Formats: sequence, structure tokens, C-alpha cells
Amino acid sequence: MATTKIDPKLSEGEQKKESGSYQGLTRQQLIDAYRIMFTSRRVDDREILLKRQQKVFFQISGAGHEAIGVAAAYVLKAGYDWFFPYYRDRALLLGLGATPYEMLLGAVGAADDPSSGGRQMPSHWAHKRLNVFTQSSCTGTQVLHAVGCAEAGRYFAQHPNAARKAEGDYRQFKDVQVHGDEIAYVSLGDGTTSEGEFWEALNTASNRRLPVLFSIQDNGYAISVPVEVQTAGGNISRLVSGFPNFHFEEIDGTDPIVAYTAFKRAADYCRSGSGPAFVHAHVIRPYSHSLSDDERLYRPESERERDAARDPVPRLQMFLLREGILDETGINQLEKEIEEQIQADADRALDAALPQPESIYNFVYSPDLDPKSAAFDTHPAYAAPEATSEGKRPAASQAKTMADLINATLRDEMRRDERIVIFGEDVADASREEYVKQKLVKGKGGVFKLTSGLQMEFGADRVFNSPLAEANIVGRALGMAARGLKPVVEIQFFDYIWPAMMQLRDELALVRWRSNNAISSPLVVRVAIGGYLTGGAIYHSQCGESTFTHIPGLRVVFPSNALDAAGLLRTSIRCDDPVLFLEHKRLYRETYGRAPYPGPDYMVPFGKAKIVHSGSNLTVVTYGAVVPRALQAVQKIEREQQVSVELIDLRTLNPFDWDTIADSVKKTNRVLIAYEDSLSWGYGAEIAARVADELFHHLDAPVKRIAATDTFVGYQPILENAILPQPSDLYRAMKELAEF
Ligand SMILES: Cc1ncc(C[n+]2csc(CCOP(=O)(O)OP(=O)(O)O)c2C)c(N)n1
Ligand SMILES: [Mg+2]
Repeated sequence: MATTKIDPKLSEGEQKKESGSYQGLTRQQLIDAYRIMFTSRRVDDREILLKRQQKVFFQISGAGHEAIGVAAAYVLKAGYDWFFPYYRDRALLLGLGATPYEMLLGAVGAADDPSSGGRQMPSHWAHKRLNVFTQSSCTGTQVLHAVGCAEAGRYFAQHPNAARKAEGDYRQFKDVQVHGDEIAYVSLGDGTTSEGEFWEALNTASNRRLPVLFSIQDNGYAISVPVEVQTAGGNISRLVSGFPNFHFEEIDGTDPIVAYTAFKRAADYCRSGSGPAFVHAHVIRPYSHSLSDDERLYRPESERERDAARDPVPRLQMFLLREGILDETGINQLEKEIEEQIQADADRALDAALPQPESIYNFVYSPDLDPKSAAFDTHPAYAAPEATSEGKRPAASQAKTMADLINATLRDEMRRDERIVIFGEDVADASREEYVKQKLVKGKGGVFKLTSGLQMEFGADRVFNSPLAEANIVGRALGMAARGLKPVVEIQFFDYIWPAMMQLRDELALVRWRSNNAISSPLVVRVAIGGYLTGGAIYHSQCGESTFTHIPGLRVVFPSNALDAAGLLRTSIRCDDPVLFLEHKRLYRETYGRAPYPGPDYMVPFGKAKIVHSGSNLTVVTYGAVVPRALQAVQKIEREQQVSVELIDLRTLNPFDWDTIADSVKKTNRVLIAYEDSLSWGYGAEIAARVADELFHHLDAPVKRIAATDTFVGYQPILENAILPQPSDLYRAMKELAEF
């Protein structure tokens, strides 16, 4: 562990080496550094002008942060290393090769803006060619992406065959780049170090010795909150110094030579495979937080003047003059050239084509691979047209539970596709692998045993335990998927998915749309969900799928039986979109819906409901664990009341099969929508609204819903039974509807 503290006595001049180079930087590199830093400042100034003229709509500057940006760009390699920057990284981007014109395209929101095509605010960089990942506006979510990205690099280096392309699944559309010594750079502000995900990222980067270069750009403020309020003791370096395997630097980030040497040491450390590095750079923020903020409201003039004396742009200019690297004429000429170029770029950007309103639906999902298509519609091996002879049908005794078939599907997919990795809480057989190998223990393989035996077959680098941190699981998986891996991660209980909500809602679902299809992160999040457990109580019984079906960009799957679970999981893994795969705990080992294993190519397409029972008097639309309960009620009402019911199992909730619902309701003229989640604002509300809207003239009765009460699920079975929809509730509702 090396720590470099700021030495207040060290002036730039003293760093000059006798050889004439400046800590390894040549005179020309220093001139170029000034060119980049001055350009960065001037693009900010131009955007501010355009904002005041109402020609652009948002501005946030990199002012004061230019020196570290240029230093990092000198040390790291565009299109080779990976970058997870934040909005103050303009100079970094320019140093890597992004142009002022591209940035100004972002400011006006032009169709050709390389970061998002006018979808994301300016200064939220993405640049596919340079390996710059798309950015949200959430402070800190990028840190775990960098960790996952570094893990993927290591994985591909150790599994070179995994990088190969394959036709017919997501791999066809995902090129993999591997060098073996690439670094994942991630930057964030001092305030953002308060986010939990920052600590989750440090923890994993440290523990796995990952080549992640953390650049902490400490300008002393997070909007108006000063660093001593934000960070215990006022200094983040002091707090993180206990993390093992790190290389630490704390520097004056307004001096490009100091910053260059620090980044060089840090990058060398990462590239050598020793572990992560942490560069804590003290910088300034001369332009307020953004154009929507006026720092004079909370910072006195004296403090602002103190900062101004450290402004990296004039400071480097003075240095170049003092060292005789450029004279005044040289500086003036350089600045004039830059000013003229930016003026011309701004004029051109203002004339650039704007995105078309019709384009808004582009790239919510993969344009390349449609999981609703016939390519994902196959027969079970034992029911394929060429294998229909009775002899090939498996005996009923071969019927397996949903848990068995999910496990078997994961196993076959992992054999087929070396890009699949599985991680989550307790999913490994045993992290202390030798215990299983020495046959001292059997191994766990998930709290519900869904991943049992996979670590033993595929190794601990493909199946492993995560820390107990749900954002860590989803955030890392996203970074891995961006590089081409296919993480199939597990959230142990739906009730505990919420720490990952920011990653799911604001990141995972958005990567493709936000980057205008430049970047994608298709992966699978398996989640154990639901109640009817007897004793599951409040925090082991929740549903809540509508929270996720409300998110554009996320596929949501909810099988009700073993065969569908196998087919839908395979589609989820092979497709090119992020999928939330909801597995009902009560169905894992239920007798209902068991099936023999349908073979290694069985797939069910998304958006195709199954008619579980056909009928003519009324339609019941449901999914998940309500399917077997509704079926009981349907059989009873047919027997006792001679009411003929059509029971539809949706199987996937986003997309969902509207056509099957509509065809059925047109035939029966009555519909009941049943779901396990609490009634109000639940999944059935959307279907009910759509039936009312589009099928009004076909209805002979009001649209009915049966769901859980608007409470949580109680522990005592009497409470649970009263809260969750029971076959008797379904029966009653069907009867009322039939008699209406
Ligand atoms: C999760 C989240 N919370 C709040 C915000 C609003 N916000 C945007 S930037 C910012 C301050 C960030 O400060 P810091 O990390 O120090 O970076 P700086 O802007 O100073 O470079 C806040 C609170 C946000 N974008 N995301
Ligand atoms: Mg700050």
C-alpha cells in the first residue's frame, strides 16, 4: 500500500526533472494538456452561453476538474480500458478522443449525439468506440458497474472460449473485447462517497483484487453540502484506508503533473493485477454545482476567491509561461484556435438534425432479437413432432418439480454457454470449496437449492456467493453484461429486492434506451417470490410484480408450472433483454404442474399465454400461484353449477398476451382477473382498464378482480388465509360473475 499525501511545499517547478521532462511528461504533452483543459473550460463556457440564449436546456460543467481528467486520459487507453465517468469528466472525455462537436451535439440534444441521441442530459457521457459506458444521473450507481466490468475482463481472460460469438442468441449481437490487463476507471464526487453502493463496490473490488481505478473528485461540496457534513472527519481517504489490497493516493488534483504521476502509479498497480487503486483528488468547483445552482447563496466570496487561486487552467498557463514552454504569443494563438473551433462546432451543432418524435419507442428492447418470436417456440424433446411415438414419452414417474427443472435448465444452459455466471446470496454449494471436495459437507446451492451442484460442475469462478448486498448483485451483473457475460443472478427473496431497486429501475432497464442502442446489458435476475407458505409472514411472502411491469425495458416473467419455468428460463437466458424471472416459492415443489425435463432446447416465447382450461361462459385471467387455485375453483364450479370457464395463464407479464385475453372475452363476455398481489394498483388493474377500454361492447357483466387484501401478509395462518386469494374467493367471484 502506497500513500502519497499532498506536500504543500512542492511547487510545480520543483517537479521538473533535470532531463527536461516533467515527471515523465514532455513539453509537448504539457502543451497538449493545456489545449485539452482550455478546450474543456471553453466548451463549458459556450454551453453556458447557449443555455442563457435558451438554445440548450441543461448545463453542468467540468470546471475545476480539468487537470485530473487530462491526467487520467494520459495514463489510460481509450477503446482498451473501460470508463465509468461522471458529469465532471469533460476533460477526460476530450483527452480520450471525444470532440467538442460531439459534446455540443449532446447539449442541443441532436439525433447524432453519440452518448444518447438526445435522450440523456448533456455531460452524461457514453461513447461506444472509446469504451465509455452510458451514464444515468443517479449519483454512485456507476461504481458497481465498474466492478462488474473488471470482473468480466478477468473472466474472459481466464475463459477465452467464452468470448466466441454464437448465432441465434444474445451472443450474436455482443462482441467481446479482452486484453487481460485492462482497467475499469470510475469517477465520482466527494458527496457520492456517502452512497451505500460506493462502499459495496470498494468491498468487492478489494476482496477480489479487481483492476478498478477509483477517481474521487473532491471539490469540497455536494451541491451546497460541505464535505465535513457529508463525510465523517471530512476526509474520505482516511475512512477507506483500511480496505486491503488497494493502492491509495491523495493529491492536489488541480496540478496536472501531480495528478499524472498519481494516476500512473495507480494504473500500474491495477494493470499488474495487484488490485484496485484509489486516487483522491482535491479539486475546485468554480461554476456552482450546475447552472440551476448559485453557490453565492452558501459560499462567501472569501472562500470562492481561495478556490479561484487554485484554478487549474490559469495555473497550467502560468506554469507553461514560467517554464518557457510557451510564450504569451503561443498561448494566445492556441487559445484563439480553440475559441474559433468551438464557435464553428457550436454553429454546426445548432444546425444538426434533431431526433424524430416517432423514434421514442426505438431501443426500449433489443431490435435484434425478439423473445416473442417463433424462434423461441419449441417443443419439449419428448413431444417434438419427430418424437411423438408413445415409446418416447417419459413415464409419469419422471415428472420433476419446478425447482428440479430450473436447476436442470441452468445446468444445460451453462454447459452450452460459457458466458453464463451465477452469483447471489448462498447460491454456491460452498464458498470453502474444499469442504465439498473432501466430502466433508454436501453443499448448499441456494436457500431453496435451485443452484445446487452447479458450483461443483462449473467451478467457483462461474458460480459463487455475493456479499449480502442486493445492489451489489444487480450492479455488478450489469457491468458484466455490458462486457458480454450473461449473469443469471439470484435475489434470495422478493421482499429484499428493494436495495437493488435503483439498479433495476434506473439502470438495468435503461441502458439500451438511454444509450440509443450503443450499449446493452442483457441479463437475468431470478427472484423467489410469493406467499401461501404458512408462516412466511410479512417479509417472506410479498408479491409486487406490478412495480416492475411498470418499468419499460424490463421483461417480467412469472411461470406457474415446471415445464413453463424451464422453457421461459431458457428464453430469458438466450434473449437480448434484461429479464426479471419471478419464481413462486410455493410452486417450487408443488405436486401441481410437475413435468419431465423437456430437454436442452425447450423454449417458451414471451407474450404467449396458455389456455389452461377452455370454456365459454366466463374468462379468468391469472398467473403464478393463483393458477392452480383458480383451476380448483373452475373444476368445482363446472361440477356444481355447470358454468364453463376459460382459464388463462399469462406466463409472462411484460410482454403480456393481450390477443388471447381479447379473443376469450369476446367469446365469453365476462372476465375475472385474479392475482396474488394486493388489490389496489395491482397488475390486474391494467388489464381491467384495457378490457373496459377496448372490449366494452363485448361485456355482459362488470370486469371483476380478485386479489390479496390491501395489507401485508400475516404470519398466523388464519391471517394469511384471509389476506391471500383462496380457491373459495375465486369460486365466489366466478359465481357472481356468471350470475350477473
Ligand atoms: C441518487 C441521487 N441523489 C441525489 C441526486 C441529486 N444530485 C445530483 S449531483 C448531487 C451532488 C453530488 O455531489 P458530489 O458527489 O460531491 O459531486 P460534484 O457534483 O460535487 O462533483 C446531488 C445531490 C442524484 N443525482 N442522485
Ligand atoms: Mg463534490
